[in-house]
Amino acid sequence: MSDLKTLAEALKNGTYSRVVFMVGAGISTGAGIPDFRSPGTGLYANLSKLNLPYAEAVFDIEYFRQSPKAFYTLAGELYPGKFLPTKFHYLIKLFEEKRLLRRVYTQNIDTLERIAGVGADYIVEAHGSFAANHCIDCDAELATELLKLDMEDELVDGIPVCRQCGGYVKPDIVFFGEGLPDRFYDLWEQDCKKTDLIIVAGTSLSVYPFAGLPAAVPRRTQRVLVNQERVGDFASSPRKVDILALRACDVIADELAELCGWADELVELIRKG
Ligand code: CNA
Repeated sequence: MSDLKTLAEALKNGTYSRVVFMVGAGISTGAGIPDFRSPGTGLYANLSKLNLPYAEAVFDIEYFRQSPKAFYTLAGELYPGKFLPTKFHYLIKLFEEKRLLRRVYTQNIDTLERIAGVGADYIVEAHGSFAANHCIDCDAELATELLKLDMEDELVDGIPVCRQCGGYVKPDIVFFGEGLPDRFYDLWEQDCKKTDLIIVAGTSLSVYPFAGLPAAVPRRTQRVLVNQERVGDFASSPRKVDILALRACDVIADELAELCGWADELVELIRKG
């Protein structure tokens, strides 16, 4: 808590004005979306019904080419529209309203940052999203309405197919074996040196290149980790001034908002939805 107090003081007195959030599945578990790696509750612990050769196969592009069913079974459960943003998502929105936000780099595909109202220019969906869909063979786009119809259609076994060539269609989320969007690299090149505070939250920092970002910021940049556990560079190469807030993201959202004197504004943002 004392570290958070120091952080709150610095936020209030204007020490930081270019804040970058780097977030992962742990900021959305409070919304009811399981993360990948939490023991017992994470998706990887609960994939047995999909008969996968290994857990990550559900997001592996080569496996998808042969067996798209596993991904679409999971996609049906996770599809955006079923979940509401958490307090932590609204905390990010509050940073935007306070003109403190420079960017939010998210590994999540649930689009809850957008649903919380964070402006599109601020968001980098590093692992893509369900917003558009393309054929994995000819790259033709398939409209989301058609994709959703196919996902419900027993005739195609719930697997969306390309109207041009009959290949399998996949939402534009980045699978293992695929490159990240150009926007990720372009904006990170600008943001890396210009941020004065990074808040890394709800990620195990195990998927690269995203996981390498906290280590890449200059030493003058204050780093904060909000997570259930110490992870990545915060564990292997900690910096003396790192701030570790090792509790649930929504608890930290409440605590930080309270310490900054923003609690009412956070509640109001959540109420307005
Ligand atoms: P991960 O590897 O599952 O790690 C999640 C981390 O968050 C772990 O270190 C947990 O201890 C921690 N955590 C879980 N719940 C909380 C909480 N309430 N408060 C604080 N910490 C918490 O997930 P990553 O995001 O690091 O892995 C990257 C993958 C996960 C990306 O490619 C995503 O696309 C993918 N993913 C996304 C979603 C989503 O969009 N909501 C859900 C599941 C997986």
